[in-house]
Amino acid sequence: MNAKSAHTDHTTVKLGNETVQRGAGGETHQTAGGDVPTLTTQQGVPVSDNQNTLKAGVRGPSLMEDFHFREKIFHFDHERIPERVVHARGYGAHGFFELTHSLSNITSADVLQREGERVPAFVRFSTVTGSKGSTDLARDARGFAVKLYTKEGNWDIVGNNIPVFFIQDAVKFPDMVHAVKEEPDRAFPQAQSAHDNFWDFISLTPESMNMIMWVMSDRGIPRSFRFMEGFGVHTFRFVNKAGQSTYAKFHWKPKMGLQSVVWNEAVKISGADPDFHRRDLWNAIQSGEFPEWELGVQLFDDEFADKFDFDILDATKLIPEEILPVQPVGRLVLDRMVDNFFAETEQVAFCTQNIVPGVDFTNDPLLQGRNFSYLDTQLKRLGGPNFTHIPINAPKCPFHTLQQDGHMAMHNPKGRANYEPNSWGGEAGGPRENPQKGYKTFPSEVSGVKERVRSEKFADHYSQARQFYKSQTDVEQTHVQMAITFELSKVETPAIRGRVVSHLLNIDKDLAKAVADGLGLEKMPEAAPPARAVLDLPPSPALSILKNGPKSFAGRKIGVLATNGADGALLEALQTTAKAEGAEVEIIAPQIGGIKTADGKHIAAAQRVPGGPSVLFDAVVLLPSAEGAKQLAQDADARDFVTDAYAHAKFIGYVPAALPLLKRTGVVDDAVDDGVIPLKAAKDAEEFIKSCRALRFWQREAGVHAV
Ligand code: HDD
Repeated sequence: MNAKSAHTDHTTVKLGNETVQRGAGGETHQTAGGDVPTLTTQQGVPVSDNQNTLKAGVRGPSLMEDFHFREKIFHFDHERIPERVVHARGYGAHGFFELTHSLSNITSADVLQREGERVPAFVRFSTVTGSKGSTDLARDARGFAVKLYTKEGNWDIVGNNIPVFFIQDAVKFPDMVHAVKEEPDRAFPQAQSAHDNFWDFISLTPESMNMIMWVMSDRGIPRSFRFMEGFGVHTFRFVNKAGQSTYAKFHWKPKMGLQSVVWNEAVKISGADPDFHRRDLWNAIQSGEFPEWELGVQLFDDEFADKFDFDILDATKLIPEEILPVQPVGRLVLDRMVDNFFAETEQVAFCTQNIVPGVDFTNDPLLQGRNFSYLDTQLKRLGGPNFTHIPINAPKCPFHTLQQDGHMAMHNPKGRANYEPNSWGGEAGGPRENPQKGYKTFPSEVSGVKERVRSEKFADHYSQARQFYKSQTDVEQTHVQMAITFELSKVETPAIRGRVVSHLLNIDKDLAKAVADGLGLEKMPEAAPPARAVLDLPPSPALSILKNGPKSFAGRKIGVLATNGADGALLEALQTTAKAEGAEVEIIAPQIGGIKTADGKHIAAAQRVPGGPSVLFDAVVLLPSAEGAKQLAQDADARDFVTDAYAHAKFIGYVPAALPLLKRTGVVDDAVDDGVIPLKAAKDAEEFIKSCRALRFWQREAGVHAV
């Protein structure tokens, strides 16, 4: 019910413990909470009543004359802009890049000269396939787009969390994206590659096989943006002051190490908290745990490139770190959330064409195509050519162009000279080109016949896919098998399933067999004829997440399922030890009001049992009283908490009082293992957290999936 009666001009409304007076007029007015600004229209006219339209009579028609109403609705009607055609769902944060190892002998890029110097940065992480409102936990590649506001202009490294791509030539991008997004007649599935169109396209595009291995691996379901790598994907070029060129590939390595979730967990997180990754980044930054990545580069020259088996211009290939180590350059730290999501994260416009002096492109045909696409898409998305005037996109160094006008022009050049050459001289003549400082393209030679072709050196589609698969641990290989089997089981057309398996046969026979068995294929298809013989490349341990675990529980979260009468000393010990490790503890209780421990302390809860499933945590502790455990054993949500933690190979700590709950779920009786850890006293907290450093008790996993 509206608080205002037809007869009063001003209204007093109670909002929480604040009494707000509406319509007091003036620039600010008093509330119990202090001075607040007066609401105005866009023209700055104070608004007296934001609750009622202007009417002719108390029950009469609304009047067109109501400029406040018309302006308000007009603006609301235009709030939406087109979402990004890919990478629509994303989350960004501000931070800085600090140079730790100068590359002054390799590049003249100003940002890579002086060790210890920082420049502001903005990073947007994203999923690729889903719409803006889709879940964070889709199986998908993740965008990792970095904007560095350098002293010589903005440098955008628009990468992914996977170092290779689905296609080699940008002309295939619309086909690839159409195929993976929802099917056009039925408009589903949302944010999923598990459907016919995607796998149809993939099965007809063998160059995608390397990326398929990556995206079907655990890399496709990261635990958090903070725990994933980023890659520039393409080979770029650095150019130094002497004009010499060096090829460069960019790597962002997370300080907290890599971590992913398992698929069943991802499915459940999508329901329990579709904003899981957003919330994680927000919470980390707001609590001062600033995520950090090391920027590393792989540097090489033409001689190396010519000897390498693949073409360094082919974005479906990588250079193994074991062959060419990644050398550290600097650190990227995210330390500030945006003030406003739309103004910054939604309106940020990354363009691969945004490079700075000392950096250049190569002839990678994917990169060349991207350089057109990103500028073009911003015009559509942000409504005009002046999107660089939006603060998040504007350079933070001085800039002077002769460009003017267009929609929403915020800063046209001052003065009379808006062209050059001109004879006005001095400052009045405006900015001029500068051959010493200005951007110079590397003078690489170009010649050739004009034709639509793909280089022969791009033709090996399986060797690196095989290398990736062979480099994974058994657990990770099993996950790839399960992922492909899951996806193909959602494909309705049997011929497409078979065609995918025919490619897998070129990658690894056991992988193909596992998928064929999982699908129940009646007959193993013939292997797809490879355009080039498949090479048996040596495994690259750097490609495995599990071989490179962080050996620390920092940045992770323990969910403690507790009830009234819980052991307070143990809880406190868990909290203190976790804090010392850099980890967090969250209490899940039967009531959100919290619990009273056996020693009479009130402890607040973060979640009620149905809202705090164990999929939201990296490890769990069962800390009920004997009475509490009996009640929890009767509760399906509490039982799911335990069985899911067990099935997802998490470390489970438990007090002896929790046994009725463990028994009811089958854990303990049939399935105890070293990952289910009794906590008898406060001193056991330390050992438990130490065990959690392994992140998962993977030995359990094989026994969990019978089918
Ligand atoms: Fe792209 C967005 C990454 C190939 C065309 N792309 C976009 C974003 C990322 C990437 C991270 C989101 C940027 C943001 O947060 O705003 N894209 C990649 C990578 C690729 C790649 C790593 C391969 C190496 N992209 C690619 C091709 C084309 C595009 C080949 C077109 C020929 N990408 C776009 C786009 C988007 C985009 C349509 C959509 C929204 C935007 O640009 O700003 O232009």
